[in-house]
Amino acid sequence: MYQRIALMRNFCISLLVGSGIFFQPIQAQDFEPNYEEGLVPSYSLPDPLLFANGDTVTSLEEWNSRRQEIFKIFEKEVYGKSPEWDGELEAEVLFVNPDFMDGKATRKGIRLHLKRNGQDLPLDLLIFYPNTRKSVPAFLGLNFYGNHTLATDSQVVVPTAWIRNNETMGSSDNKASEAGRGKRISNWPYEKIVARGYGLVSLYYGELDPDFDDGFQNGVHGLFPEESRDAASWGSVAGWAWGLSRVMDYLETESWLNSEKVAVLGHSRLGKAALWAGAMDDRFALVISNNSGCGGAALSRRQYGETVARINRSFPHWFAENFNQYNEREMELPIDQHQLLALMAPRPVYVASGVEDRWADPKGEFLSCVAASPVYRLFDLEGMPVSSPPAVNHPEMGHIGYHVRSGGHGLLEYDWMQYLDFADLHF
Ligand code: GTR
Repeated sequence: MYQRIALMRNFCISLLVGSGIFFQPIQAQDFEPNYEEGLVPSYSLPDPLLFANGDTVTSLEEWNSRRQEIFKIFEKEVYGKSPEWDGELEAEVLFVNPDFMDGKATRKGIRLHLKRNGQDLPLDLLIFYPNTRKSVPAFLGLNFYGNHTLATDSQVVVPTAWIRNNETMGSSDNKASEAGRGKRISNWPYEKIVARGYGLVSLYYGELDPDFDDGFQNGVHGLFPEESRDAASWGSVAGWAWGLSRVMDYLETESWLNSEKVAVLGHSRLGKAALWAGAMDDRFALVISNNSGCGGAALSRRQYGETVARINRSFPHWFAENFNQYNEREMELPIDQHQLLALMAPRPVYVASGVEDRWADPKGEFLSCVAASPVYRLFDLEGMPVSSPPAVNHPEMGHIGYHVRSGGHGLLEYDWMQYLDFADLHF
């Protein structure tokens, strides 16, 4: 069916090309994505516990070496290598409101300055934490449309960095506006998070790296002008992930926080970034991928929904150039995404899907959790407790957690409630 649709479309496009009406290059993303389970190709996954030379991992010490091997492949072939941070970090306090939520919480604004090579990249952190608890565990996550979308009052300013246009979020001409204020509070239910005894730290992802292909001149890449780029250099996903570590550098100095209990979380492209951040930096004690899909938690070899070719062609700046080698050649990938999840072990990792979000391949995300589990078992921990996909709205939580909820692509309150339960279980 899928092949037939593709062939028909191909034929129609050829006719149009022939008639001179249509002259766009024909690319993989022009064809219908596969949403039929029966058309998923047969594949076998690379074994996380088998070294490239065929030796088996039998101890935790050997896993450490194998982990390095896997990490380096992801770095070279998928996300690209990020530089060591040798700059300075300065924190400017924008406001502290200890009477937030009728005195139950503190809300704080911090402007971090990443300084290097005479340049200054400002990042605004929006922080909420309960006043009723010491040594607070917290969630750290990038947001899509600016911190003002998480606030109803003007103390939280509208970002000035480049932003994607979105009428509902009040952004046009790649500028954010007051019209977006408060629009994302339901996706970041800070009152409920605080009531459960957790802190929340969020920042706008475009301040780290504006989400368009600019040849890596701006954002965090721009802090390293001397860098000569190659096919294994960092893309934007790695830039966002690397930025989360810089935020963590700062958070370690915040006295309300238990910095050993910071969960990093992200939705969609930012879920990919959260996973890569968790892989690069083990200070993230818990890692959460919300609907991260291709290049995130979903297995590439299934070629269901979004594929490697589609993502690379639609978003050429997200990954290392090397990732393009696997366009329509997923079977040649030396890794698959279950090994990314395995890089978190023994730390808890949670993967969440939406049943209607087929583009992100909910089943491929679940199978990834199952295939990462042998690494957790090596640590005597339960990875994914079940081997067949759980029913909709029935979370499963071992050291790997998973749910598929009703609905489509989005970070919803239901998702947050599971993340809070999972954090309660492990923190
Ligand atoms: C889509 C992309 C997905 C996902 C999503 C998002 O267009 O194909 O991989 O990242 O964007 O970030 O919202």
